[in-house]
Amino acid sequence: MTLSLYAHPFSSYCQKVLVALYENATPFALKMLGPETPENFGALKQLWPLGKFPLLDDNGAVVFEATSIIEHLALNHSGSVRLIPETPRSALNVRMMDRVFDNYVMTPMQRIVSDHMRPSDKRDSQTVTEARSMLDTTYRWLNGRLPGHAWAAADTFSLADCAAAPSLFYADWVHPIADEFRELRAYRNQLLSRPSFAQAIEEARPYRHLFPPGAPNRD
Ligand SMILES: N[C@@H](CCC(=O)N[C@@H](CS)C(=O)NCC(=O)O)C(=O)O
Repeated sequence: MTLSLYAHPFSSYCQKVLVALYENATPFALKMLGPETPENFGALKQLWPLGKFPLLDDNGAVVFEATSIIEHLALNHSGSVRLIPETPRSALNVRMMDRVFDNYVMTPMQRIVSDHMRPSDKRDSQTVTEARSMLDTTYRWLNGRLPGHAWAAADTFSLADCAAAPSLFYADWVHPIADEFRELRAYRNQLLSRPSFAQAIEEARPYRHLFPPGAPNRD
């Protein structure tokens, strides 16, 4: 086994990479980042001092940042699901949408979640208000953008959908996607039905009690 992934199943950025791995049934060893395996945190910090996860160790080649890990998989462990399109023009569009989901869905979602981890006298309502406003703007834009594509950036499943799945999953928990955004809600449901993401969601289910704002009683 050449691939080791330092990850936790409940982490949104780890799910992004897990979806990519499951899409092509790529074999890997999970280096679980949990309280029962503190040695894996130690090893992660040795490899990447920021300690951010996921991190991929491919037979000694270390790759961090979820997008870069998926790029690495597409380059070195490709399968029948081509997560980065072959033509540069299509690939550009996929990469652009990947950035949209990371920067304008995942980031504000994480800001809202992080605020719940602060002591009550250190909560920052301004940051949360701005994050909610960004999610509203992005939801509206995505809702208008999605029609015409089967998936986020194209007619085939790609890196952009790997980013979309966990970001929209958790964003809807902290800032529900309004009923008026029918296309976006339908797309989130479509992602939930995709076997790779359904597997990631099932593996993360036992950890829902860890969600700082409190997990809703639904997917
Ligand atoms: N930009 C990074 C973000 C990774 C990230 O924020 N991971 C979170 C878990 S979802 C994490 O490492 N949290 C622990 C920490 O920030 O120390 C990526 O794309 O992989």
